[in-house]
Amino acid sequence: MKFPKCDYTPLGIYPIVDRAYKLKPLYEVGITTAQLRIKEALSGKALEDEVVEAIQISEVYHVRFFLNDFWELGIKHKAYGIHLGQEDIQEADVQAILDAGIRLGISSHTPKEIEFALGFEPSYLAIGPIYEPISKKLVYDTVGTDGLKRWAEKVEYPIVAIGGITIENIHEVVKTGVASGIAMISDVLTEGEISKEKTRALINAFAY
Ligand code: 3NM
Repeated sequence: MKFPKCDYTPLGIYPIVDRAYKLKPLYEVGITTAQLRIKEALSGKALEDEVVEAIQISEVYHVRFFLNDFWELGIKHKAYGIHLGQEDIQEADVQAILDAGIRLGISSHTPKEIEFALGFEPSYLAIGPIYEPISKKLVYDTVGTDGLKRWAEKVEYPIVAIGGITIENIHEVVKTGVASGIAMISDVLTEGEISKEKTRALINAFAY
């Protein structure tokens, strides 16, 4: 298949948010990759409006914006990329995403899932959960930083580490040297809203 690459700079701190209005404060402090992951309470026009708002603000700030799941809307409104989980990808028209020239990131949690994901020649491969996820219950065992390093060795695509990563443990993940991006939901937030201060601290931690 061979999906387009994600430019040459590392993906960096890669926040995942549930609403488009949360993107601007992230971009104002220098985030260059982000994802909109809407799991509930929106459908139809409200959902589409949210997607359009997210894509537009991401274009203004030249941010690599990935839309989770809603690949048809991503194609329609020309998102930079789509992110799919292992189950979602089985229902998606992956060829249509490729034909639209849109990037594709795929989640993986086991060597078997990695192998499956690599069959699509994605733009990046997410590996997790590195630590116990804070905002989502998963059935998978944690990978840990040693596991991340071991699995990443065999992968020729950019790696995104995800799951339970915070300012307290991010150094361990950075130290592996294998993560082009470090994704998180919780640690850019304070009481559900974006904390610019926390986001800046994470960006600085990624840089070292
Ligand atoms: N995917 P937090 S872990 C959305 O391992 C997601 O695929 C994961 O949230 C995976 O930063 C996860 O709050 C949740 O731990 C990440």
